[in-house]
Amino acid sequence: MAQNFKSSVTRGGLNAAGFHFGIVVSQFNSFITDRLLSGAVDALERSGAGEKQIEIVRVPGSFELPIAAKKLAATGRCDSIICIGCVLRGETSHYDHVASETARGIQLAQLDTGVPMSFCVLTCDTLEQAIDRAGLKGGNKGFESGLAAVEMAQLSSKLARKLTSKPAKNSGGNPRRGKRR
Ligand code: INI
Repeated sequence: MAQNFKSSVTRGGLNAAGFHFGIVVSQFNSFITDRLLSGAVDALERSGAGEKQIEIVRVPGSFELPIAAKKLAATGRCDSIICIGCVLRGETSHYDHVASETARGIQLAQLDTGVPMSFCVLTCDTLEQAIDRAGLKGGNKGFESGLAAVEMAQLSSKLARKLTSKPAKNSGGNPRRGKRR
């Protein structure tokens, strides 16, 4: 029966001890992004991170988040980076370009650098929707991203340790291979 299987499960916890966090935050729509930033810092501090473990970088708009996050990751200082922005739909297609390129850029940046990056970019049709997600009815997405950043810092570190300390899979050879039939 399935519940009898003892599978190996690796996951990150919510303990920020020993980790360094970067937060890249867009100044565009700062009324929202400042609240997301407070939520993210709150989550990091509640997970045990002190002031010296948190470094904040400010960029003009969400579109600039990926390049700044990538450069911050390249310093080698951060175990996890939170990218904060807020893109609000306007009358033209500008919104779509900024929103999609920001998401794509952040994903590329984390895959290229190997440093986990939490996506805390609100993409909303109205200011009201954004306010709801920056500390009102919808909670605070910054706080959620902060928790994700801690979890991913720990998970990455565990996976990196597994990679270096464990012998490669099948290093003892495949018992079936080479068997005389
Ligand atoms: N940047 C945002 O973060 N949110 C927006 O809603 C937004 N809109 O709608 O224009 C926005 N534009 C600026 C953009 O991110 C760049 O800073 C700008 O294009 C310069 O590269």
